[in-house]
Amino acid sequence: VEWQPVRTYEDIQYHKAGGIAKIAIARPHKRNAFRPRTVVELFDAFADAREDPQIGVVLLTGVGPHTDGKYAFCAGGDQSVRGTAGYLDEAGVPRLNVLDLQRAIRSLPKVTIALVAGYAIGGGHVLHLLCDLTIAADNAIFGQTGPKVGSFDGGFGASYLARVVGHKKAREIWFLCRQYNAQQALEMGLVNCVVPVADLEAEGVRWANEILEKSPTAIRCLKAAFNADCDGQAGLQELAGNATMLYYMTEEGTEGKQAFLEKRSPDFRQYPWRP
Ligand code: 2NE
Repeated sequence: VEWQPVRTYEDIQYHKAGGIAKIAIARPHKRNAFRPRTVVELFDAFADAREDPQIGVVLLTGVGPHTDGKYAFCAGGDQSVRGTAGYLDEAGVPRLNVLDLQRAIRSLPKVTIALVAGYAIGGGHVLHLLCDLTIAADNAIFGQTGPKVGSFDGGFGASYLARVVGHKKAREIWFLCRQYNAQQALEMGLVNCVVPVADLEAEGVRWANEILEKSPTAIRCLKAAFNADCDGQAGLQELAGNATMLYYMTEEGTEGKQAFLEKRSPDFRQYPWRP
C-alpha cells in the first residue's frame, strides 16, 4: 500500500491510500496514551475521513514499537497531565474530550477497524472497543485499569463492553483490572481475529479492501442499525437519518421539493402505496 500523508499533526499520523484512511497515535514513549491535544487531532482526522467520499474504511492504530521494543495501541488518558477535573490541555483547561471522540468513531458512517499491537488499556481499550472491528496482533494485551488508577468509564466503556463480551466478563474486566492476551480476547469475542504482529497492517488492509467491494449505503445503514440497538434515541436518529437520505434520493421525495419550488401542489398520486 502506498500511504500518502494527509496532514501533519504533533501527536498522530494520518495517511490515506485507495479508499482507506489510517490514523495512528504517535506517542510511543507514553505507550500512545492520549492528552487533550491528541484527542483534538484524532477528532480532526476522523472528521476529514468522514467528509472524504473516497474513504470507506478507517484503520485506527498506534505507532510502534517504542525504542524499548514494546508496542502499544493506546494506554488511555495521559496520567501525567491529569488534573483535578480532567486531562489538562496546554492552556490548563481540564478536558474529557475523548468522550466526544468516542461518539465520532461510533457514528462515523464508514467502517472503523482497530489494529491492536501491544497494549490497549484503559481509555485506549475503550477506543478499540468502539471500532466496528478489531484485528489483534499476537502480542496484544487488553484491559481496563480505572478502579486501580482512580477512574472509570461508565458510558460505552461499561455498557457497550457488556454488550460485546457479556455482563459477567465485562464486570470481571472492570472489577479485577486484569490484563488479557490476544487469544483470551478472541475467545471472549472482544476481537475479530489474531495475526502475527508483522502481518497486522496487511491484514487490516485485506479486511478493508474486502469491505470496500461492498455497497457503501448497505454498510452505512447496517452500522446505524447495529448502533441503534444500544444507543436509544441517538441511535434511532442515526438510523432514521439514513432513511431520510434514501428518501431524498427517490423521485417521490424529490417531487415534494420540486412542487414547492415550482409553487404548485405536489402530485404524489403517481406513487404506489406499496404492500
Ligand atoms: C500500559 C502499561 C500496562 C504498560 O506497562 P509497561 O511496563 O510496558 O510500560 P511502563 O513503563 O509502565 O510505561 C512506559 C512509559 O509510558 C508511560 C509510563 O509512565 C512510562 O513512562 P517513563 O516512566 O518511561 O517516562 N505511560 C504509560 N501509560 C501511560 C499513561 N496512561 N499516562 C501517562 N504515561 C503513561 C502501563 O504503562 C500502564 O498501566 N499504564 C497506565 C494505563 C492507565 O491506567 N491508563 C489510564 C486509564 S483511565 C482512562 O484512560 C480514562 C478513563 O478511565 C475515563 C475517561 C478518559 C480516560
